[in-house]
Amino acid sequence: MKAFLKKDLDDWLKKNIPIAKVVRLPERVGLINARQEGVKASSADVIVVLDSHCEVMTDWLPPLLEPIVENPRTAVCPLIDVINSDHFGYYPQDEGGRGAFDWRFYYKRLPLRNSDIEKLPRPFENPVMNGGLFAISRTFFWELGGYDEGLKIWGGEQYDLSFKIWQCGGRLLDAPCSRVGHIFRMGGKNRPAAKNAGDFLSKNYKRVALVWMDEYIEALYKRNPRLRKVDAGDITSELQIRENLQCKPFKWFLENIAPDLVRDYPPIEPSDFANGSISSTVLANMCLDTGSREKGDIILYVCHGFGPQYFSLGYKKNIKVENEQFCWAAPRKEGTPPQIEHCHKDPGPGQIWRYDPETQQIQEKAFMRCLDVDTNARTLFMTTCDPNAKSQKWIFKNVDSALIAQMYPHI
Ligand SMILES: [Mn+2]
Repeated sequence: MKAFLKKDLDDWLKKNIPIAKVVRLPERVGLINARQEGVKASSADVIVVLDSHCEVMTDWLPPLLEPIVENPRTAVCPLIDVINSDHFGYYPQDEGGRGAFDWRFYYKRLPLRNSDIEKLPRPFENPVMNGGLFAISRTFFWELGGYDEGLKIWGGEQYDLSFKIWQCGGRLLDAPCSRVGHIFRMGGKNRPAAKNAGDFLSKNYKRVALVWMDEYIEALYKRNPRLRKVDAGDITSELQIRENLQCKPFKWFLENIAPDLVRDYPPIEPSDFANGSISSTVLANMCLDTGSREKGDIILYVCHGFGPQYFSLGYKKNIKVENEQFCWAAPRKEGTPPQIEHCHKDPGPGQIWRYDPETQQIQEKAFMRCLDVDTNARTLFMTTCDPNAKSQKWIFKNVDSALIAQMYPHI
């Protein structure tokens, strides 16, 4: 199909990089297993794993190697810069963050600690690698069993490797002096290996959680109850590795390597002030709805109470949509509806809301406006709060009035 990957590639490598070896697999196996095959074919003391769509910058390698020379039970990641897939422009992503995750296994970033900042540009400890660009001692990689070969296609492998590195007595560092550009896909999802593979991502996540996360798997189940029923396959050999190496519990990892992860993404969140559907008191059977979009206006739709109509006013005082990644944001302009935006980690102006169980108003803090509805046009808008306006009264399905009174008496 892609002829340039066959003889053309071999010829080019022979001429330009004669030391390079190409390993061809009989079929497409996805990135996790393909990488593992690459590592198996290597013989150097240190292996470096990069995607094909990467470009390394000047002097990228020594900063990755130095910490491994100091302590071979170390994996080191470069800082990943962004190469735009449309025009190959090169941009820094940021000047470093510590990798983390939430309990739906979305990758997240935590700030550097002060002790890290003081030592910059020395490498800093990273709880979770960002994707999979890293250097590691080949011996250490295999001591850890490499990637769990039961993981398929892509997804979860960075958690698998990061957890086992930390829990089994190693360390994972980010080296700010090593910069590697990575082409980020700006759209289009062409992943042929994922075809007919079923829900491989859930299976991968469950394997990682069962092997490494101990009781914290319950936090994943709570966000994604379907995961409980997913068949993770045989994990005996992975558990054996954990046993043989006397790896530490996941709780140790959280408390010692990423205590701020638990603070920002608590495994068990404090109860919601209110959650469920939000229906109008003046328009029969009409509910607030995201229209299944990730960006845009909150709209009105016939009540059904499913996903796009599920909202939660949680302990951070933001109103989250069902997937908990997107939140209500107040429009700057009066007379326009609330918007759906990415949730801020620490909700700032525009994302702090309150439900008043007595007046039944939904209030927003920055502009001090309330949600209202035009009953003729059936459109939503934010306006000056008026406790007597019937159109500003909303029924939040489940409300913990006592908790609101105690924790959140005023906006
Ligand atoms: Mn990539």
